[in-house]
Amino acid sequence: MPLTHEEFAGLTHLGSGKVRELFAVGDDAVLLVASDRISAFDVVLPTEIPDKGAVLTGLSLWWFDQLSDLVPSHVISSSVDEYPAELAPYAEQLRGRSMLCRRLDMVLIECVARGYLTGSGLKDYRRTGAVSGHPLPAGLEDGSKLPATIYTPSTKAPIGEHDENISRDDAADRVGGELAAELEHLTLQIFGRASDLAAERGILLADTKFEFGHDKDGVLRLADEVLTPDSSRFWPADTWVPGGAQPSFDKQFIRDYLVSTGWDRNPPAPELPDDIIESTRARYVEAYERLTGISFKDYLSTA
Ligand code: PZK
Repeated sequence: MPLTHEEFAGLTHLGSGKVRELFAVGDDAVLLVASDRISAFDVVLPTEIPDKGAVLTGLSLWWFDQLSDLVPSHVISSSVDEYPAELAPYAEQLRGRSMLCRRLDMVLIECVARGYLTGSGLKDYRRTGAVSGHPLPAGLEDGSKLPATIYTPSTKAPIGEHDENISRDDAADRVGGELAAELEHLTLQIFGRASDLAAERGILLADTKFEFGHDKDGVLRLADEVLTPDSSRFWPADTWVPGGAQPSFDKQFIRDYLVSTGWDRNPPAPELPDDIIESTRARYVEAYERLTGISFKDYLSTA
């Protein structure tokens, strides 16, 4: 059964991402719900990947825990049985795929760190030789490892549009110099911790995006989902070769299948066959298990 905000008719819907929903819970909390929807080539597919929402939620929760000495998170609870009574009617739809979070005043920029050059960073580099005001050496290619991790803040684009990289000066104009410096420092620290850990497990963390917000006491907290394949580029380390698009840890079977159909990348996308659904589900579960060392079944049984 597909998960859309229509199924939570009694809740106040605050917003939709491409594959996620956000609801208000009382005055001080929000509920983030990750669906099993998946996008490829920027289009949400008509086929869901079973358990994808639970894998991404479990991974975020594990990362928040790993990072708690660097920055507090927005998470209040992910145990459905501890959620407020108004959520009880939806308990089984929410189990494993949701997080009850403090409602924050969100910071109005996206905080991006890049260890490898690809995507919009590559585009900006080819046009200007720099990304977010970081001059880069000549001769870098798609997939090149950067000489050092860079912080490349971006604007928050409306759904359907792409975030735009901005300079660190522009970021400081938008959020204030002191907060801008704190966001940059935290983003680089978190990225360093996460990419070291992923590399030990054979996964390259090419880049990732964080969102932060302030709670009602003014404390800066890490928000949203973190260090999942939907907010990051994960590449298998053993096939990394700069000079072209790297295989995606999670979506490569889907991309290859969609290309093989001759689909023109305009909606609607074709349905996925069962073997592609199953191999993609297995890749998500493998990412969870390799990174966390926890069996996904065990995660589900505690959610
Ligand atoms: C918040 N988003 C992104 C948009 C989604 C997610 N703790 C929070 N407090 C207030 N607002 C947000 C958060 C968080 N996280 C998250 N936008 C605002 C977003 C649409 C659907 F699932």
